[in-house]
Amino acid sequence: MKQVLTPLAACIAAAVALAGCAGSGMTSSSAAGATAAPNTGADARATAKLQPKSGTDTAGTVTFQQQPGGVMMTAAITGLPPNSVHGFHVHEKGDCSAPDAMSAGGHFNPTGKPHGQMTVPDHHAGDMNNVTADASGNARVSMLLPDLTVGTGANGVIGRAVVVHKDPDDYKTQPTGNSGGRIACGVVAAS
Ligand SMILES: [Cu+2]
Repeated sequence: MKQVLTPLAACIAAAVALAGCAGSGMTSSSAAGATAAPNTGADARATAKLQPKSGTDTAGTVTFQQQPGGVMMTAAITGLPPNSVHGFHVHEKGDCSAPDAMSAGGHFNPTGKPHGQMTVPDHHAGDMNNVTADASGNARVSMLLPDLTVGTGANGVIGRAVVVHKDPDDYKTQPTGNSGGRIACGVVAAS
């Protein structure tokens, strides 16, 4: 029987070589034989798709990658006012259904700490640094979050929500940082 290289097989072969295959949904890791089961191990990953809230056009993607010293969070946000600064937190409830995202509850705070900047000892596990938009209204940031895990346990981000606020977090006002309304929200899911 003649061997025919089907488009799918060609795609897989290309994915192995090029670590990507547009439109196939195939990733380099799955092509290499990694399981599709939820990953809660040392390299676990989770993603939140930020949806516009409170009548804005703000959107984006936030990824969480487990590392030895915590969780590496990377965010790419669009549709912000040019050169603006915004409070940015993990909130406790994975519910972005409300038009103003108040359904996401307060900051994720499993250890009952005061709100504060993530660089000082007293802060919520979900406290992150403000994000700053460039002149085109885009923001791209990465930070290591030492108090979180990529999982569903007590400090886990899966099933929580990521919220972008209208105003900067002052890192002082309790318990919110006084960062105003919620302009984007996304539920964190294993990825
Ligand atoms: Cu918040």
